[in-house]
Amino acid sequence: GLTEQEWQKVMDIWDKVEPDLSLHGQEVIIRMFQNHPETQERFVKFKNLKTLDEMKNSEEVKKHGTTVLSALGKILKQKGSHEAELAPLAQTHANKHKIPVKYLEFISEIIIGVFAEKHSAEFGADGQEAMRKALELFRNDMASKYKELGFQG
Ligand code: HE5
Repeated sequence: GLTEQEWQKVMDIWDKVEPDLSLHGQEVIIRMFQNHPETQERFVKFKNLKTLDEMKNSEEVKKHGTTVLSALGKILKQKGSHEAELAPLAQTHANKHKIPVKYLEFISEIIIGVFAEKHSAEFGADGQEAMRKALELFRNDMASKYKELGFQG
């Protein structure tokens, strides 16, 4: 788990991100598609987007970015006691969307990268380390749920 100080660092950065969730979310989704094109193939709605401009101009991408980050924010705010928030997410990502743990790893690194770029002053090495640990915990618990659900992930 994380120490109370580490959770505090995670919450501090979330406070910076939250007022502009859709901008951060949009950037995260677009960068995930660009760095890991296989992730884009999982989205029926987004498969057709070819250029960076098309992605940037898509209201749906922006909306989905907001959805993803608000779900993640709700989980992080539980500081590890996230069973109730995590279960429905694991359920859909295993059974419906079929998202391997590897893709959760991709998006975790991208989230850290995007936040670090946008908030370099407030998000130093220690903050990044704390966020990395929090996202690892999230992924480990998703992976356990995947197993229970019989999804190899
Ligand atoms: O599952 C849902 O609600 C419980 C539906 C909306 C949703 C999706 C869909 C939410 C809340 C999340 N995702 C959240 C989320 C947090 C983690 C960091 N996701 Zn999600 N996703 C949805 C992630 C990570 C992640 C990585 C990848 C490659 N996710 C995906 C893919 C993915 C897909 C394909 C979908 C359903 C399609 C969709 O809603 O398109 C707009």
